[in-house]
Amino acid sequence: MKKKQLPFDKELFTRSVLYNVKTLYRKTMEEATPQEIYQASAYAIKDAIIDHWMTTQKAAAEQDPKIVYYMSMEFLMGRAFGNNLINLQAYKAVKEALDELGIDVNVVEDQEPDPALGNGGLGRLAACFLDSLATLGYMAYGCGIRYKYGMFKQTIRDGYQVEVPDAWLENGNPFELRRSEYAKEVKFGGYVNVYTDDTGRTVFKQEGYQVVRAIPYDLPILGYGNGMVNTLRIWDAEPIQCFQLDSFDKGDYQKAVEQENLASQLCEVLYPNDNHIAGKELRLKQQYFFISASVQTALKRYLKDHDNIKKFYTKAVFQLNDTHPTVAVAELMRLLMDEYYLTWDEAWEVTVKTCCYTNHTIMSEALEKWPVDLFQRLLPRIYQIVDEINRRFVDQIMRQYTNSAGIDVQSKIRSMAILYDNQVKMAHLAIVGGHSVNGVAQLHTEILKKRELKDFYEMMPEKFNNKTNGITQRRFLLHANPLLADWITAKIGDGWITDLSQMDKLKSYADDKKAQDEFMEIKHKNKERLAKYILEHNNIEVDPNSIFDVQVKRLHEYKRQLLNILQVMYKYHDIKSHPNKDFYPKTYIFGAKAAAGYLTAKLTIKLINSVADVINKDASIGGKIKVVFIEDYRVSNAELIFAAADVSEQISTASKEASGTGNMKMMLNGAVTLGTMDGANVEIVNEVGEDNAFIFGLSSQEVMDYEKNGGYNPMDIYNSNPNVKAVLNMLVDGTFSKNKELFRPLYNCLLNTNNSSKADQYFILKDFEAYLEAQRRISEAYADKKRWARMALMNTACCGKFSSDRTIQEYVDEVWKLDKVELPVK
Ligand code: CR6
Repeated sequence: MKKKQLPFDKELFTRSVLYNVKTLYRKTMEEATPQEIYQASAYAIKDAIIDHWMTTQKAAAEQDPKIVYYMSMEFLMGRAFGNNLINLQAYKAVKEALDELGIDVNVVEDQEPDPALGNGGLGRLAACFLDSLATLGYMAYGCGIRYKYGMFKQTIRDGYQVEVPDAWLENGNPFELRRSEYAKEVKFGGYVNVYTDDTGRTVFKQEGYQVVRAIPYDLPILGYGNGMVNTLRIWDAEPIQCFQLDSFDKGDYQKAVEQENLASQLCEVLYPNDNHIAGKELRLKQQYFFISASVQTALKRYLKDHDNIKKFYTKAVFQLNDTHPTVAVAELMRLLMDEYYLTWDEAWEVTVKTCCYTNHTIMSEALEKWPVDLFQRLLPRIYQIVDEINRRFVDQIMRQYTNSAGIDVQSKIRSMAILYDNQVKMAHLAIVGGHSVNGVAQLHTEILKKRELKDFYEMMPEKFNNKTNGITQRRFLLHANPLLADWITAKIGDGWITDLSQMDKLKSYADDKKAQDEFMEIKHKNKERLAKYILEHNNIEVDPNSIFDVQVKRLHEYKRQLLNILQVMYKYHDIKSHPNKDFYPKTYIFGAKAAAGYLTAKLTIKLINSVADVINKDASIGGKIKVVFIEDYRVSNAELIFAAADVSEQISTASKEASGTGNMKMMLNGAVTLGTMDGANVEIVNEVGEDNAFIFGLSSQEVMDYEKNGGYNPMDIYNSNPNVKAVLNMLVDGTFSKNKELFRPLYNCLLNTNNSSKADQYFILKDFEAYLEAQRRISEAYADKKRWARMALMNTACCGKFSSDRTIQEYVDEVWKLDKVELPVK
């Protein structure tokens, strides 16, 4: 049966591009620059989107569905142009239309800046979720910040990372709509004046504050092939004009200047830390800024068509993406009580029933805690509310545990209170102030329940649940890997595009020689495409016949890029000392940004580049190893990389990677996982079978047991394992840098004898042998073409579970309880 296609008028598109080039730039197509053609084409597509957007809003107004507000400091959207075309089912039509105008669609796509309003997995997850929500037909708003500068661009100079600002809005954003009619005010600082009004009600009035205007910009989020268009609403800050200051402040010049400064700083830049909290005052301001504006909007929208504010939660749910948006709990309380006059208990019921929290990490340096004095000074009314939430919660702990045999109430309070040690603990506020707490993979959720959040789990087990992450196959296969997408569709139909579980129909081709050959031929073409990119960007020639072994992700010690590069150093040493030994050629591909202030991470980048320099230039190894560090790893080049990967390196210290999502993207594209039993790797192995993955290293339980006992002594391994010794010595003997001391800090991290409990915190040496062994097994498997083809194909065939469509459906069924919007089928 032929599936329904969204209508798309190709001729209208062409006319519209020509018209836009003319009216925007007073040019003909021949005169227009590629950037201008991109803009003209993007506006033409926006035209088509707007109709669907209006239809969706109309349908929602009629059907009044419950709405999820996905609150997130980060949305790592990646480019919109190609993705919008894919979801409009118009990619091929537009490609043809542009072809006819003599223009290459890829060139046009490359003109778009890569919107990077996020750091890594957490931000990209938010983007995948929005794609799935629209595709499944659920009404959703993404709520975030319109950072003027997103994640920095990375350039590599002399092997070092240099950060360059990402001015993504320089040429404007054709897809966005500025909605100044929905502006909101957000107040900071001052003090709270408490008094009783004429009706006898106690009023809490913030005074002496600074105020900024929050201006929303809407971006369309298209569902695939269903005409649904949701909204990503990101906020910008503007100063309130001086004449608008209330009488209290009239003529206060100083204050006007301060407010202007605040507004101009607020949305300036995304904090470029992944899994790490900088604790800066401006960050807390950003959090409150977008949350206050978003919560006000959600309440307003509800009250437009409903009058009973106490039932708000039946039509709205807030999903807090990590603790960053957690002040939503207190802001919702504030608005319900101070603006809509609910009592504490009424407001609390609504708040708990509205809020849900996703935890994305157990890394302690990522847990948000704000100093009480900062929090109180910046958000005086919010602080009062948090203080009262805490008071009531501590009361509850005491009621529940006093007189319980064997339980120390004080220790419960110490581990669970929201305010403790002069800190506001945001995770605790999120757990107490909502009705759902979820981890992002089975293992992660278990660790939360058994260890990190054990006391909370014991007290309120009903709140805890798991939602294993997922990714959208529309961007990461249909758009990123058109050759494979077409091949799959030819084999099993196109149902997989909106139902990834259908991929398991590919299993019947796993042993089919012809299918295997075709599958590997496509992989080869994608490797050639990446090789071309590498040649252009790195000036390194790599052989598409070599094994493409890929580790692309943020640089973090727990992700252990260092383990990978040490292994490469070892192999290099091995090949040099045994030139005749059989070795299947490998290309090690890295891509990673380090937070600007993370010195160990930055030095690891320098090491990778230094190793690459030496190895790639060493003719004596006959090109058996190449090492490539891809500059400025981001969504757009990730798409090329995933499609070309043979081996997917997922080698975090077990227990540390909450889920990982790059692992899923590579699996989808037929790469085989080389990994530890961590995060979602556990579930990947479960789906694909142990024979189709390469697993090594300590288990999470072993790691946690070592940690409990103060770590282990890497010196024992150094002294007893000649491989380890040889490699570590290469770090400090000048093999990879003239300055022998350059990499000493990395050497010290691994062996530091001054402070042995901190030595090799991430168990790199402990896992080293097992990792080498796994690498050996990979070379062996790859040499057997048939075996490898089967494994690669099985990975694609078994990836069904890892669609974000599945994740979102679980959130909907188990947590959000949304209703589908029915759209008029054209
Ligand atoms: N850094 C986890 O580390 C997970 C994503 C999305 C992370 C990663 O394992 O896949 O979230 N955590 O759930 C945080 O950002 C705090 C990440 O991206």
